[in-house]
This record gives sequence, structure tokens and C-alpha cells, in this order.
Amino acid sequence: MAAGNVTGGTMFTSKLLTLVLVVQPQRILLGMKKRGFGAGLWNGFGGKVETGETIEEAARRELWEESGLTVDTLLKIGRITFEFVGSSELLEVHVFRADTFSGEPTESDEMRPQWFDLEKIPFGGMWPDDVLWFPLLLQKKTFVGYFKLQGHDTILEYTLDQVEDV
Ligand code: 6OG
Repeated sequence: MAAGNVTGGTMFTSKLLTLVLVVQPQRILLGMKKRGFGAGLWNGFGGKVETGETIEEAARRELWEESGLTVDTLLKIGRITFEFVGSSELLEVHVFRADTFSGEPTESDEMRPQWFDLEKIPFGGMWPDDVLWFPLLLQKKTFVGYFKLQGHDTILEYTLDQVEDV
């Protein structure tokens, strides 16, 4: 749990999370989340950063645990802060892109991996913010975003900026 920050008089805490997208020239690997937060949605692979590990170590660990893949190079591509109406916990999600990998995508307790043609990304079955920032990810443009969500479907406000470095 990071230190609190103050916005409009409300005290927030924030939780560090990772998200890895494996992208190849014609396709992208997504996983169907089988349980927990975001269950029923397609997403990249990731989860909470644990005490004693770096954000990148957490990204590699979660990718391995959820998909069975290992990667050499993880490109830091974005950082997104999510606020959910009614929750004082912000999610700070560090997004990485991997263009090469080792291993075979393997179903885990949490995720069922599947390749999608880049032209057929299933945005209708994904978090509503994804359709906005995936174009930047796919073009390898680094970005910082903030999304305020109501429930799982509604974006009330957002900012999304291309930046030099994340
Ligand atoms: P666990 O609770 O499974 O980690 N995550 C989001 N990903 C997208 N694309 N959009 C969101 O919009 C998200 N909110 C959270 C971060 C949760 C995983 O879900 C990602 C983590 O990879 C609200 O440990």
C-alpha cells in the first residue's frame, strides 16, 4: 500500500498492479479471466506487485503464473491509474509489451489464453478503457492514463497522454 494522496478532500490509497500484453506482427495474446477482479473479461496477464519484488519482476512472475510464458524483454509502455466510484483505493497499473516469448500459452486457474488477430481484438468483452489505449500500445507509443469508472462498464472521466517515458 503506497502513501495516501489527497484529491478533492478524499483520501486515497493506491495498489500497484502489472499488466503484460504479448504482441506479435499479426496477433495478440489475451486471457479470459476465470475468477477474481475482472472475471469474464479478456485482458493481458498481470496482478499485484508483492513486497520485495520490483514491478518488472512482478510482471514476469504474473505472466508466467497465468500464461506459462517467459519473456526476455519487457517494454515499459504505459501507466494507468484507475479510480472506481465508491472506492478509496486507486489501482496503479504498469503496462508492459512483450514482442517475443518462450513457451506455449497454457491455461491456468486464473486465465485461459487465446491468440486474437490484431484486427479482431474483442473490445466488447474487455474493460471499457482498453479500446482507448490499445491503439497506443499497438503502435509502441508510451502513455500515461487516468480513468474514473463507475462499475465495470462506464467511464465517467479520463485522460490519456502520450509521454516520452513511463
Ligand atoms: P488481480 O486482481 O487478478 O489483478 N486491471 C485492468 N486491466 C485493464 N485492461 N483495465 C482495467 O480497467 C483494469 N483494472 C485492473 C490489472 C488484476 C489485473 O487486472 C488488471 C491486473 O493485471 C479497470 O491480481
